[in-house]
Amino acid sequence: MRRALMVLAAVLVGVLAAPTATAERPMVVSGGGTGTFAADLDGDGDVDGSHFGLGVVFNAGAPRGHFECLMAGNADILGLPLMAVEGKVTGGSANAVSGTATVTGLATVNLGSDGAFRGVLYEVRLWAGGPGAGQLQLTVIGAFDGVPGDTIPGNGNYDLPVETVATGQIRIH
Ligand SMILES: [Ca+2]
Ligand SMILES: [Ca+2]
Repeated sequence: MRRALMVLAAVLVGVLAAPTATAERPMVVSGGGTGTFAADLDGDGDVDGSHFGLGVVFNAGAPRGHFECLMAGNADILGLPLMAVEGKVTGGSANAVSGTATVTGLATVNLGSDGAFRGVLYEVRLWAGGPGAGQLQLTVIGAFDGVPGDTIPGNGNYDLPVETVATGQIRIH
């Protein structure tokens, strides 16, 4: 009897789990490359952009992953030798049909020799695609409001404009 119940329980678990596994198939948002703002945001004579990379798995709705945006070297901004936003992804949503996603989390904003800010809330909106098609838009929440490149001065956030993928790609699948 006990054995029969265990078999029944196993069958029930299998029946219940199967459709759930299909409906909750993990969605992956991934990508990397370089992006361009197609504008000189800080007025230093060169068009600005960034190096970016991300990998996020949405499993049963809870995203886990990592995001990084680096402005340095050939993508410097604000006269800083380095500005890197890197953090875990702990929130957001993704839609493979529309090819869009939003990810949020806490980042470390590293300004190189000018120091680093930890635990900074950020949000990234993403549109899937390769060069000229994919896009991303980073907002650093509660910091750097009003510095060059901020599209909405006065709201407390650093609202960077939309950046278009120049090399690499963003995938949402
Ligand atoms: Ca520039
Ligand atoms: Ca702002």
